[in-house]
Amino acid sequence: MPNSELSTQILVVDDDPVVRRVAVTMLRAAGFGVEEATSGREGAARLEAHRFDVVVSDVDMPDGTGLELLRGIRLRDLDIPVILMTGKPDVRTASQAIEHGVFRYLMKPIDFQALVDAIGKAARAHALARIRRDAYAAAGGDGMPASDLVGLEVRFENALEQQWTAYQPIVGARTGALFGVEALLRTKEPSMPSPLDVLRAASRLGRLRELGRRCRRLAARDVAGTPPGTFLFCNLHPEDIFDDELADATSPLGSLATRVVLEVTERAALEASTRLSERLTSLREMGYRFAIDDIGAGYSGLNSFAEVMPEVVKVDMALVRNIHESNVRQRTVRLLCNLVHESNGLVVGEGVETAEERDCLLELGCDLFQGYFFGKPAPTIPV
Ligand code: G
Ligand code: MN
Repeated sequence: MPNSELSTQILVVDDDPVVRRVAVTMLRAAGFGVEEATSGREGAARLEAHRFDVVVSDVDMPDGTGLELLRGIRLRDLDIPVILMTGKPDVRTASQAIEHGVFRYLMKPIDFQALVDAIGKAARAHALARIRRDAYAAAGGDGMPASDLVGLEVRFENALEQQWTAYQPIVGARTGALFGVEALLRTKEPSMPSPLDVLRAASRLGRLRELGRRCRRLAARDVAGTPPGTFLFCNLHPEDIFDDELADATSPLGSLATRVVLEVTERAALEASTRLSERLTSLREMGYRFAIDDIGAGYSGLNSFAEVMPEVVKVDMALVRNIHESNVRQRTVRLLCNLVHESNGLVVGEGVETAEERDCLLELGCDLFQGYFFGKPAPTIPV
């Protein structure tokens, strides 16, 4: 019998006695402490009385559904990860489950190895979240309710666990030949469909640096697979510029620096400083090149351009969209191209979706293209 003080405590909730018995037997065999409940209502009562690390619950039950149980747990600010199992998946239930922070949504018949894996991950994320929450509270916190923070922490852990990279081709404007690929952050964590969601969570949790390092490590692993002579474009959060790991030539990406273009967005203001220019110089000495991303997106003007003197400028897709119908946008892009070409830089037209946009951008002087018209972001590196 596992020691209940030490082992991970699971509450299994299902009205089907067969599923319950199999689940309880398998999970005990896997070393978990397990209790069972036959309905959502009984499950909620158990949670009042006892500490559990993970809840595994059926969705469809006559006396209190899994969704109601999950909602009740979140309403009471409990931060326990909940894994839901269903035999009849439907989009509405799934989206409500996501809204209430479900950890995993598994289909019946249950693959028990997958369930054991998911429980292990949920329990680790939960334990880590508690530790961080305590540390955070001790440091004064930032006013975000501790339980929300733990929920976010758990989802962020899951986002990292299920992180992957999408690649989108960047091609020569005249030749159409592959010039490089941009590595784009993606995750299967359902509540973070956009990379901005992951970045926002990392920022709230003080884990931006960790996220940046992971992205660069994944990118470095993949750069080996890019065709020779092509570049890997890698997005860099402004804070990452000062990460010592980035400046370390023996780091995974550092050793490939001559094939890497670091993208810095214009959306965040880069503050001019000696420290910044010194850092940019040493990164360039390692072989890195720089791109300013999202230029013309209606942000700070050409601030970052002046600070970084980038080798590449990426014109935001807001300027690109239907550019053939807008004189103002055409003039802006023409001026940008002239400015960038003066310092021997290259201009990428981003988010190109139509032949009309492509033809107009080529005419205005763009050197490179990226966008759905040439290739959507995909899990494999284009060749
Ligand atoms: O900020 P940044 O430019 O790195 O963001 C690129 C994002 O734009 C990617 O997430 C990608 O999915 C999206 N994207 C790339 N090409 C196109 C396009 O042609 N149209 C639209 N709408 N989005 C695009
Ligand atoms: Mn980018």
